[in-house]
Amino acid sequence: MSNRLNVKPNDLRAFWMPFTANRQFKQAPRMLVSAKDMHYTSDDGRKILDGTAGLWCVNAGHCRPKITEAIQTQAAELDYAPAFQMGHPIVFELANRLVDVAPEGLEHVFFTNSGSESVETALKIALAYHRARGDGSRFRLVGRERGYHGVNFGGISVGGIVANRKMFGTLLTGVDHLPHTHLPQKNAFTRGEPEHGADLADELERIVALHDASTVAAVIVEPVAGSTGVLIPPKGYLKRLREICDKHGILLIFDEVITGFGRLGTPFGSDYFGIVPDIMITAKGVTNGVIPMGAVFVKKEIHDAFMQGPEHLIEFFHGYTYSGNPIASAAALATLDTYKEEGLLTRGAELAPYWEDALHALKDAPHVIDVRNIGLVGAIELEPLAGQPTKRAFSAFVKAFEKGCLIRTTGDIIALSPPLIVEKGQIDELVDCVRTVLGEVE
Ligand code: PXG
Repeated sequence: MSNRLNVKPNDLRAFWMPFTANRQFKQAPRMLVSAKDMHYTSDDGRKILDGTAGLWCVNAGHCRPKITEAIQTQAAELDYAPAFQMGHPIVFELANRLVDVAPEGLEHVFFTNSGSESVETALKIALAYHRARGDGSRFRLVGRERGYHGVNFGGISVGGIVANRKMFGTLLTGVDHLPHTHLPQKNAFTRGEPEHGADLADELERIVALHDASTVAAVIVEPVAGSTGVLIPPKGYLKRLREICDKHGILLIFDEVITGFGRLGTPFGSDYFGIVPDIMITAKGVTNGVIPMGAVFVKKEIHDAFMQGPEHLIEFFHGYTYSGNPIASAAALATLDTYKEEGLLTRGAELAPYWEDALHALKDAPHVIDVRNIGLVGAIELEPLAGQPTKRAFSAFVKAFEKGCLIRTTGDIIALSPPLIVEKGQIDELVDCVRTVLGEVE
């Protein structure tokens, strides 16, 4: 039990909270003081069912003993080691273990500290790869409307969430966007992959025709767009993107920060859809969200293209002080052990039918205009309150927290993604809570 229970910080002003309505929060704070398995405890001693795995990251549930112990032991044994021109054994072991669970062909791993850094790393690898092969005219990057690729400049440039972009000037140049795949008129209330919209991938042909393939370096998409409100790719869409990329020598990057590590009931989204990207971006679940870490997986050919020139020279001028940090590496190894022992990378597949039925039972709840699901992810889209977009969903979030459930909202969409240890009864509890709050919000 936390010794922070009922201890109120006397001043909330100094901390400028990320992606938060700061003034609203500071008037009525929602404080979490401890966590175990499927639950948080709030500072007033209430148990809160975690319907979002923290921020889509605590895939094995909270405060899992192996991970906690690994961090404690590692902190006492080797706290930090330089990552540039030096190494420590566990990060090499971790890279091998990650390659073992990754889709076939992704054989090398570059470590970062977050999803955002993984995105920047992947984009830089893509550009530098073409150049290393003497194909440096490939400088264009293609993202997608409504895509979320973190908050750094490369990521917001290829990303397509307007609020995350509009304040920040010119961004990267040479970026185009595919259309998003949200077609509510045709696909509302689809269970799993929607029928309509695979042809939206053909827009890539139009972009390529406009600029010429010889200028296009990479296409980056989330296999399932998470942050924007769970947009599931139409049947055949990702396969089509893969084919067009192959035809034109363009690298395909999957941003699996959310879909990685079991979220869809397969180890990675790539496994779910049977499409292997050239570069795969991960973070969050790699350490169960406990210690910041990201991992970018690349195909052997991409890595090998860098391994040329005099051997004493650095091959890729990129990296972070904390790339492969020993404590993060130890946390990640213990996380992989926990996933393996409990079958968590595929447990979502067993629960997915139950999850699907439970969510779609909300079809008739007040304000609901769409329900979508895949693996252990779901979204309930609400009719916005007239003239006040986002307000209805935000009220639902606040009320759900008061009733003991953590849900996540983006725009007027409720997104759910519980830890992969969730039990059926807890799925019912979560869905009942959403139904109740939808009955209460304006
Ligand atoms: N790519 C994707 C696909 C993500 O979902 C990032 C990159 C950036 O990761 P970092 O570690 O830099 O935050 C993300 C992060 C939400 C939510 O509620 C989603 C994210 C982060 C916080 C909240 O949808 N995704």
